[in-house]
Parts: sequence; structure tokens; C-alpha cells
Amino acid sequence: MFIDEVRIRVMAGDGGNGCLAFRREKYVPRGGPSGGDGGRGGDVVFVASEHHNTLLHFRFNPEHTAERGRHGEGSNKTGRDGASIDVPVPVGTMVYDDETGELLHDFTHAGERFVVARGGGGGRGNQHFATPTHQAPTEHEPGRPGEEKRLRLELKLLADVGLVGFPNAGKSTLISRVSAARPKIADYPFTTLEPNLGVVSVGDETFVVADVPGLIEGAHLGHGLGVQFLKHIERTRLLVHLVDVSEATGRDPVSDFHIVMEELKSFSPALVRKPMFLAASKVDVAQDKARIEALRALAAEEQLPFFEISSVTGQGIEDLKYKMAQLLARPVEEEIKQV
Ligand SMILES: Nc1nc2c(ncn2[C@@H]2O[C@H](COP(=O)(O)OP(=O)(O)OP(=O)(O)O)[C@@H](O)[C@H]2O)c(=O)[nH]1
Ligand SMILES: [Mg+2]
Repeated sequence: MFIDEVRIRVMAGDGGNGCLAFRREKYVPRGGPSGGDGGRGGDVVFVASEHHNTLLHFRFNPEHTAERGRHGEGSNKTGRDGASIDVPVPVGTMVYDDETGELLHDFTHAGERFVVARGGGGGRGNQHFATPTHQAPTEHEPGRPGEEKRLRLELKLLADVGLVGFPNAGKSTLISRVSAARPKIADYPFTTLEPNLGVVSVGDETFVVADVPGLIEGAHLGHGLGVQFLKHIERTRLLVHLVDVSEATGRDPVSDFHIVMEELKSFSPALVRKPMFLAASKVDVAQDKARIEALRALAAEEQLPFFEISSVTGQGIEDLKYKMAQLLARPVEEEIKQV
């Protein structure tokens, strides 16, 4: 399975210090000790959320700190407690202590809460140290430090979008263009030997794109890398079919399309019934525009949304990302009806 992973640091608030003070008031000679206690530091709490499906938000925000408790004050005033913070994590997140490797928590349902770092207790003020024989105590405690931890969060991901096409069609390059994933890219077929995942964000939406090894004719018979890795995209909601339209392939784009479709179908007929986008890839180096037009006509015939993209110049990439997000934002039932 695919795994999204981040390392973060959480710091609960320190407790406030206890105060050293004596009551000083008119007409009250030798007022006793009056140092208040420090407040508790805030906790860092993880909350399982249905609205998050990736750990992407932690990449931009790898430190989470709760507020410290206020110090105690004179007149026996206790310091205010520090505010705790709630940090959302997707359901399915496993929280590990990064130093010991110990599994601290496994979030299984929405709304579940787990305190990952506890705030420190407040120190006692000198009011607590008075005894009959010790009436002017100067003892007071410092607040205790909040817990600080380095954590590793792990999430098993299901891909939302699968990239399919011939070897060398530019699938890995596309995923590196739209996400932070950095798969191996090279100018020879079968660079990708196992699926790569990338997390894509478009506005507030995030989704997961899987790049699988290229398919060739006879893949279902075991040619090339075969088709067994297609199981990784069986549960996606959208396929983006990349066809290299540059002359360098020495093949016809339309026949490339049909060959890949046959291989997908032989693996699972359900795969070719999924919503699919057809993307003409490497349009920056396609000299003969007729190759693109032939593919466009095919897309119209097959009723597939058509894109012309270049992961090198960036042409068409934003539009493709946006349309993927738009399709994924639709309720699942709507897609089933369409099929
Ligand atoms: N000019 C141009 N070259 C591209 C483009 N996209 C990818 N390439 C090049 O095409 C070659 C193959 O790209 P990859 O992304 O590795 O192709 P792939 O589909 O992942 O290939 P496999 O992993 O072997 O199935 C690399 O040399 C890329 O630099 C593009 O839009 N324009
Ligand atoms: Mg690849």
C-alpha cells in the first residue's frame, strides 16, 4: 500500500510559575504569604477529521505549540491555564514516537481525540508553604515543562486518480509536476517499476494521484512489467490516460490509445468504465499537429474530456489539475449513474 508520512514536533505549554508574594495592606500588619499558583500549560490534542484525507497540511506546518500557563500572582491569584490546541489528522493516521518508534495511537473514527503532548502543571505559590512555625515562607515552585515530542505520522493512502499509458509517455514527469512526489524519470521505457503516489492540492481540495508502470501490447500476457500493478488503481475514481504525441515514439497515438485500453480491459472491464480523461502528452515536441488532432477526434468519439499537456512547458497542466479536482468533488453516486 501507499503511505504518506510526515515528521513533526509538538510542544505542550509549560506550567506557569508559582508566585512569591506577601499580603501588604493597610491596617493588616504582617499579612501572610499570598503568592498564587501558576496555571497549567495547554495540551496538544490530535482530533481525527473526515475533512482531511492526507497529511499535506503538516508539511507546511511541522510544529504545533500549545500556550503556556500564566504565572501566579500576588493576592493569591492563580495564573490562567494555557489554551490547548486541536490539530486535525485524517482518519487512519498512525502516530509514532519518532525517537522510540513506539506506536502511540491509531485513529480509527472521526471525532476521536488523543492528547499527544500534555501541558506542564503550574508551580505552587508561597501561600501553600506556610506552617505554624514557618509563617513567612519564601518557597515557591517553578511551573513544570510541557511535554515535547518528535512524532512520525503515517497514513495509508488510496489513490483517487490513476495515470495510465505507454512506457515513456510522461506519467512520472506529470506527477512530479503536479505534486511534491519525485519519482524517477528517464528517457527510456519502464523507468517506473512500482507505483508512485503524489498528493495534489488545488485550492482547498487535496487528492492523491498514482503513477503506475507503463503498459505495452500483451501486458496481460506478462509482457513488459505485466498488469498486476493495475490492482493499485482499481479503486481510483478517475483515470488519466496519457498518450505521447511526439514523433519520437515512432507509433501512432490513436493505436497507442487502443492498445492500452485493451490491456486495461483484459485486466478488469470495470477499469475502462471508470471516468477517464485523455491527455495528449509532450505537445511541446509534437511537430506534426495532425497527430494531436487525430487524438482529439478520438476523444470526441469516445466522449472523453481531452487535454493537450506538456509537463516541460507547463501547458495545460493547471487546467488538468483543476478538472481532476472538479470531477473528484462530485458525489460518488453521480459517477456511478453516468457509467
Ligand atoms: N519534451 C517533453 N518531454 C517530456 C514531457 N514529459 C515527459 N518527458 C520526457 O519523457 C521521458 C519519459 O518520461 P517519464 O515521465 O519517465 O515517462 P513514464 O511514462 O513515467 O515512463 P515509464 O515509467 O517508463 O512508464 C523523460 O525523458 C521525460 O523528460 C513533456 O511534456 N515534454
Ligand atoms: Mg514512470
